[in-house]
Amino acid sequence: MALYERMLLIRRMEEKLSIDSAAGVLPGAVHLYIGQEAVATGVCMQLEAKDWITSTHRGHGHYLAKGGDPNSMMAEIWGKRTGICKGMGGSMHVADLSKGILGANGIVGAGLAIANGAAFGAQLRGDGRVVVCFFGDGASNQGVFMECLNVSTLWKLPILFVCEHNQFSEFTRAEQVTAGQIVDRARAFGIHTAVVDGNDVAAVWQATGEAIAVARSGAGPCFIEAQTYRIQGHMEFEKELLAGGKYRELEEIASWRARDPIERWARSLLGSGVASQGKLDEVEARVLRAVNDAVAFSHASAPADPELVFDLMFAGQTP
Ligand SMILES: Cc1ncc(C[n+]2csc(CCOP(=O)(O)OP(=O)(O)O)c2C)c(N)n1
Repeated sequence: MALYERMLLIRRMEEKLSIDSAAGVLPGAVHLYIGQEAVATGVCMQLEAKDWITSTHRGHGHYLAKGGDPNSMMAEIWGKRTGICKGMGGSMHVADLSKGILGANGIVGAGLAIANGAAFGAQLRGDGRVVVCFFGDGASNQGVFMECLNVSTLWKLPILFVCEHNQFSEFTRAEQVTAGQIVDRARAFGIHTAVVDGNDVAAVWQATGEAIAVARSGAGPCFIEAQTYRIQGHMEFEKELLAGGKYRELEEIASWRARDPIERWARSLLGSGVASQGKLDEVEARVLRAVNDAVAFSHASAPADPELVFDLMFAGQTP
């Protein structure tokens, strides 16, 4: 039920952002996580509070899955001073160090190196932390991926690489830019690897449990390739950006909607008798309240303070 509620919270938050973006009232661009909720949720539900994650430009789901506060995230995306980064970061920089969320990141592949550094720090301190690095199939083509696999294997860093293979890099299909199977790149280093159905939250949760145990034991890094699909555009406003251009068929999107991770998990909960429809409705109501509260909190907050622009630039001046 916890997995269900977390996935639903991510979905409903993203849907609200999509609506406000389409209405032209949300400031800035947002890259939504709809369709991929089972990956962040299945992984983060296996983590301890002290563990760290690094994220991507598509980072709202990772933030919420690791226990980030929905109000502070919504306010951040709306550029409000009550936002988790005082409204100075926006959608692509949601972060909360107190929850182990080292931050979303607009630079594709950057989270890989940040995770390596964080895992090295954890190893030096011997604090038992594991670092999870979420990244996309597109990011796996950045050179830094090889560098991080190499160093983390050599130094036995406590890190779990989670490649979310959502089939696209922006408007390009993965098979046009990505050779072979991504998991094979990790296999070459002889580390623990797994390929999972990223729309099956139980499978993700199970595979993560096994991988985290390896990483926490000091045996070195692990790698999971989660096969999933990006239901929304690369970013909201994609249609306007493409100006009539097209890179995928509606039938393809429909076929992946039929594999929706949340509906699938709901069916499983109902089928196994773990939950009744009434219980699922209660979760839905609680999640909608949380989303409405986040929106109300954000709207009631003052805009970010432009005076902070330079103050928050340097080390030692943390928000
Ligand atoms: C270093 C760098 N190169 C290019 C971009 C432009 N860009 C933003 S998202 C993206 C595609 C990323 O694809 P993937 O890693 O698969 O993540 P997804 O968007 O599918 O979640 C690109 C090329 C960027 N932000 N940073």
